[in-house]
Amino acid sequence: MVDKGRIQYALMDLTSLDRQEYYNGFANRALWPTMHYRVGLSDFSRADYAGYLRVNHTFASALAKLVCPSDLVWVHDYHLIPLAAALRALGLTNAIGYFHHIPWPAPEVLGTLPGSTDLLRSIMDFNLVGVQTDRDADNLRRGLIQELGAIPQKSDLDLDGESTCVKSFPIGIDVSGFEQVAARARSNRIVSQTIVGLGSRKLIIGVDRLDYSKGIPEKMEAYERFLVNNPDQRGRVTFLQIAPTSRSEVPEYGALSRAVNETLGRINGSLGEPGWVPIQYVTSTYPRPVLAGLYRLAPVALVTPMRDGMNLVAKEYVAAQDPTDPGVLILSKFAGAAQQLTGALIVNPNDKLEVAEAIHDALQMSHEERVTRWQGMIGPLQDHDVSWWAAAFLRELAGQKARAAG
Ligand code: GDG
Repeated sequence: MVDKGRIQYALMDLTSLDRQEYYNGFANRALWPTMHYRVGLSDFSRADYAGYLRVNHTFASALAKLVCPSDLVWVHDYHLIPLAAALRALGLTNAIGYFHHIPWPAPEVLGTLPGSTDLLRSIMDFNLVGVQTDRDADNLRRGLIQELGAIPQKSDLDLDGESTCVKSFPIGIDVSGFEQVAARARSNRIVSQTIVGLGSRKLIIGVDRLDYSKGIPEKMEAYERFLVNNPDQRGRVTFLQIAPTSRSEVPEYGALSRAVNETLGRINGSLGEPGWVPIQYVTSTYPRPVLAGLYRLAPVALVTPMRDGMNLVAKEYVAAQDPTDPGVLILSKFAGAAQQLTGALIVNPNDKLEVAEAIHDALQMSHEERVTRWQGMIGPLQDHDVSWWAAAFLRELAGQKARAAG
């Protein structure tokens, strides 16, 4: 047990085989790509799937010893879908909720993954399942109905005497925290060095884990298209892509890293000039105040995932802006955040010309339009911040428990 403030962490070790089969294997080589509609990248193996189930049972055995009868149990993300079923098998009757941070795909897509019917069945062991958007909720409900024969009852689904509620709870961020650090960040060394380095150039910023769902090479190519179509902008803008390395033990991520480096080298080599590098690319992780300060410096953010559950960077960028002179968010229609951030320039990341034109429009946008778009986004973000999200989920979970008891 590790105490950190009001939170106690119960930690346990996994073997290297567990890590390989459960985490690098089924969770990140099969479930992650399928959930992001990349069925061609999904690599299923029975051994990995068995490892995924085994580790969930291991977690359940450890957790069951710690849970008190009145506790609410809140499980997070795709690594733990079978956890409630494993806890129920050990006799737990507590209310158990699950939040799915990534997209829930259409049943036709999820159905390509071996084991997906079992996963759907284990979803029914949660009392409440939260997803990011109404589309995700609709996809999951359709899956439960079509694949398992669950019966829809208002917001619940019934199957063999069990009832599960599926609902969207779009995750928020710590809006006021971001506003405050962003406003103070100019004194930070990295932020002030960036200001000096930029001179009169405008900054376009991207921040994404190095993951193929984030569309990093695709957005570099869209930016290249922008520079080719608008030669007068060369030397007047800099695109800073921060892409912390992620899941480097998974082969597809090594391949992505090589593809990004190749695209980056080609663009900087062909369009760069002495004294100007079109794309600055860094794979380190920066402290949150630095990110907030860089967001605030950038008149344009390029957030163009190919598919994303929500995308917190889009929300952080909006929260970090100077209200008197806000920047413009360019946002993929395939990020869950696009359902809420309607003041962004919404683009299809597969259409490089459309993204290139959005970069152009964002850089030329009038002050009045920038302020109007930003004002339309910041209010709803403040009303639905991360505290609202957690409270809304837990209130609903407690309500499910009360209904089940009564
Ligand atoms: C999953 C879903 C969903 C990034 N670089 C640095 C850094 N970050 C922080 C960002 C942001 C977070 O990491 C990334 O969040 P995203 O939402 O963009 O993406 P995922 O990691 O894929 O998260 C996603 C999310 O869960 C929440 O439900 O939105 O759809 O895929 O907060 O700021 N933070 C610091 N330094 C960095 O260099 N400190």
